Amino acid sequence: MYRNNPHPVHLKDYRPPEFLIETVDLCFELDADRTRVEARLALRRNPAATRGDGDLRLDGEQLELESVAIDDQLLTPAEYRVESESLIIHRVPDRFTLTTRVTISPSQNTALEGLYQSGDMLCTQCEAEGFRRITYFLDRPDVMARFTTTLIADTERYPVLLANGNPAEQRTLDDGRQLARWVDPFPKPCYLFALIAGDLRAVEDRFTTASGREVALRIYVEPHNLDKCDHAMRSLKQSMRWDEARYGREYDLDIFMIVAVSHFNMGAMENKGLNVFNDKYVLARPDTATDQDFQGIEGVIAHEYFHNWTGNRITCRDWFQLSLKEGFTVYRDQEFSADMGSRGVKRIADVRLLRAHQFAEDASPMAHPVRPESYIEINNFYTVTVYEKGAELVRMQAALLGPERFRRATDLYFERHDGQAVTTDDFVRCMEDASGCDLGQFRRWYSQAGTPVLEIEGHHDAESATYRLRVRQHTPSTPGQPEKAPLHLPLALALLDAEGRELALRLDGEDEAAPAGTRVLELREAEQCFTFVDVPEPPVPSLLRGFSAPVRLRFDYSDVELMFLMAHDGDGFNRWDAAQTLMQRLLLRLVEDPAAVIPESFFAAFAQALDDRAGDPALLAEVLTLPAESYLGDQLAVVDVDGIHRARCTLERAIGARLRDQLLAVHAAHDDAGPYRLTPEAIGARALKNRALGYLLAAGDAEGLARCIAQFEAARNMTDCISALRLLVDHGGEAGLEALSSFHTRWSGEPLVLDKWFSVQATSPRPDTLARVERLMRDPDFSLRNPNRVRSLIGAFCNANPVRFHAADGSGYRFLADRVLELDPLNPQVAARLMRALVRWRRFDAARQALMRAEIERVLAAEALSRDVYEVAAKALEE
Ligand code: B3K
Ligand code: ZN
Repeated sequence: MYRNNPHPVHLKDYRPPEFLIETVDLCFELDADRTRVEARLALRRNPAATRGDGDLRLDGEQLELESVAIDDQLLTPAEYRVESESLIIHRVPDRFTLTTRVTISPSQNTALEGLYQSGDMLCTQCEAEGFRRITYFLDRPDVMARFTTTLIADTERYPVLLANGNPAEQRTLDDGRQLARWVDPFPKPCYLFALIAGDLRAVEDRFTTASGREVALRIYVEPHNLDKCDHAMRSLKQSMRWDEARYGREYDLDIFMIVAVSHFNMGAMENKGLNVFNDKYVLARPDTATDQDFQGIEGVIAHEYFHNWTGNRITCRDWFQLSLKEGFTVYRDQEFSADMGSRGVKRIADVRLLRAHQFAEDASPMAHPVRPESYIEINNFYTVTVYEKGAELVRMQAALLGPERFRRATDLYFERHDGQAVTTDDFVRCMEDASGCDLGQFRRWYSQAGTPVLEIEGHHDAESATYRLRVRQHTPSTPGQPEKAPLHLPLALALLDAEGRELALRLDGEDEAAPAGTRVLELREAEQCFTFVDVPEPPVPSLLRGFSAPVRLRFDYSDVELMFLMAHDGDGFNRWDAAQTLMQRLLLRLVEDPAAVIPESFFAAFAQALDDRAGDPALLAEVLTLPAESYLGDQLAVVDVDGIHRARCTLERAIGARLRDQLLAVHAAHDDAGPYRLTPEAIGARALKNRALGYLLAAGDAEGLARCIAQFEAARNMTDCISALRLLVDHGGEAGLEALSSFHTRWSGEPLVLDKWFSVQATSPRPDTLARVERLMRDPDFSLRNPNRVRSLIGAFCNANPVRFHAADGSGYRFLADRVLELDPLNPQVAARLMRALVRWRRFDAARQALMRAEIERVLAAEALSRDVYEVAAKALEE
């Protein structure tokens, strides 16, 4: 279970593998307690590698080795050596077949890495290094082999047997067991291996690719979930079509399968032809899943499907290149979702996530570049930096190249590297080769950690009718990287006249003006000036439109200018961002001075936005959402936990009281009685209505409360139901308790809905929340062995309830450390994720710092800590 070897792996130590594997023949005799695995590997020495000591060293963990043979000759124990994490075979030939037989125990596997049991089914998770818990292998992504998988199992218990590739054979054996064989014609690294055995049912469909290939589509679930797969199937077909249209990528096997499992460490996994999903990202019915759940499913189904080209056909040379597949694939899924729904709202959601989590990571002891230099446990590097910032790097390259050249560049990438394991640098080279752009300086984005700060000043000169922007960039230091160099980035902007019209921009020295609208300037230096000519009146600049680069922007707008942008900016994202900046300013003023007066102009701007009947309700709901407490904390030198919570409550209450009638009207106007629809308009209407209700309840409004109770009771979709439940729990007193109990009775048979029941309680700012969470830990429905349940209770409390988690007495921190220590022996990956809630301890006041630090030290002092938790805890304390 424990990895007691916390030595870092370094990018600079990369060497090509000494051996290559051409084909792999796996045979599993499946059994929950004892599964036998026979592996036949066709190995040969890699001509491109430097010759080592002649030994073959295979990765393997927690395997019970039965036999080893070379070219069918059994080896004697003297001919090999078994260590805790490897099998070393001495003096092997240059080309040979290696056969190993091992036994593993899926039912004992609580780490959910390798082959494990979930409910009554058996499933696998191999990325990043789980395959070594299945058999001895060269468990590294640059070893790509063709796999054949034979599965043998009890027919009753495991009627469905699935693996990667196309089905090749299925028959009943003499002993009554069932055999299924799958052949995957595409070479792949072993992290993409998967198998499934269980009593499952499938929803089936078909897809004809652009070139006429017929593909069978199947989503496998437990029988009682068959009625929750429609949205996943629709999303899959849309993804397949979109990837053909936007990237010219077709699917390449005869069958594409998705399996939903209820015990899963993360969201989903892109195994070739057999995607395995956390059931949260498959199962949805309007009455069980929120709009956000539906959108999550659409995005994750697309993400995993898109990996077939960006990840599987072209994979990573080593795990430092993880963003090669993840950054690009996130960019692809973001664009897909933007095309399926509302582009503006999607961008806002993505930037919100980036700012809230990635900027925070960049400012923490866990800060690392998109291409990290070293790691102790690779599972700790599936981060918002590698994923979301990685996606921003692809987005910036797409912006610098423009759509046509970007498409040419991705075509080149797919053509040049199909079937290979490559680096982020290979990706950038394709961008350069197809476009002629020099991205030499841009490459720094991959190796330099930290969030750049752009400080911009504008100066208007009436006499010369010019407007000058001075742009300075600097990146604060991060652990191990004290000095930072300037970055190459696209700065999209417009200048607005007094009516909010975009000016036609001409830079000093240019012959003619660009057409009115957004213009992209390229920054490369620490300081640059841009002078626009023919600007008779002082303009209001709309900067970093669409969030054209992942930076913190500083520009000294007046409140009046922000309100102007909030009302007039043609860029929806910047309209929202102006509102956010305005609210942030006001909130920070209230933190400093709880008695500060909220200006009339603020209510007026808010009222005006609410009144905008023609506006997009989804965008409006975003505009009217106050910045999160954690994000506000980020803006302060020392996070003032209680002050921020108080300020946010004050403002919510004030808005609810002051704009009561309008809010009630908005709630009524969007209370749709018709059938559930998942269009951007319908989603936006629900979001806006529930936002309005939130303000009313914050203000203790009686009519609001009555509406909330009525909404809870009548809701026919989970979005309205859970919004009302949350508000009742937080503000409704007795009504909240009653609602919780009726919700529980109604949904006790649906684990994913029950997760929401746990979360709503864990995230409540009520003072008794921790006591309630502790009680819920003893609820018969709670289990530390189910990651979704752990996240819905413990994760929700520690990451989404700042005011209670950071309680001044340290009770929240103690609770977390106890849970980490309890969970680590069972599931290190999930334990390490939880542990992250403590790493930003230096951002708090001295008393909290001491309490948090003590808990981190307590964790570190524990015996036999996993590599996962060790790395997070140790880095948290590094100077
Ligand atoms: N590639 C997987 C993540 C695997 C995480 C391993 N700890 C899902 C995804 O990004 O698509
Ligand atoms: Zn991914």
